Amino acid sequence: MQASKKKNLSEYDENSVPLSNGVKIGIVVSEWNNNVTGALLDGALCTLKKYGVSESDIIIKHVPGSFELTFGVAQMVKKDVDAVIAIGCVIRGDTPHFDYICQGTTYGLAHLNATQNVPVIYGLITTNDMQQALDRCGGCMGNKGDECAVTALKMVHEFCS
Ligand code: DLZ
Repeated sequence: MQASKKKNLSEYDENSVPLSNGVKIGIVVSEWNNNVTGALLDGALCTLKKYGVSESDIIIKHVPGSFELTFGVAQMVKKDVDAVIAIGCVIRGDTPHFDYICQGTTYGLAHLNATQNVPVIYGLITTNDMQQALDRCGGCMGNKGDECAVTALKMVHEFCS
């Protein structure tokens, strides 16, 4: 995979994604900026279903803000799921609050990813403004929800099946 400033989050090699009938996925979604997180969720669901994951094998839980994603994912990994996708959107404000939420959430999710038996997929968008977020949830940069779904299925196929 090549790094590119302009990478479209919805573009991937379709042949590289495993058919995933029977795979169980947990999704934890933050309600803050729900116009963005709802679109990320829609993208993830659409891509999961495209590769054979059935709706009845997807558990969705909501948390109030991105900072609660760590707790939500910690609970979700105890359920019968093969991977967990964490979805949130933090937009920079006038204070350092943004940095604390982003760092705390990222460390929390990374810790769970490293210590639990279930892969945790990082679907946290961190942007300077709303437009950058909209660009990444189905706009000109694609949809990070698609990318998360593809990543989850690849991780399950490689390590959990
Ligand atoms: C408080 C807060 C602020 C200012 N901004 C965001 C944001 O942009 N995105 C987000 O997901 N959550 C935000 N929150 C809420 C925190 O994540 C958290 O829910 C609260 O601090 C309560 O723990």
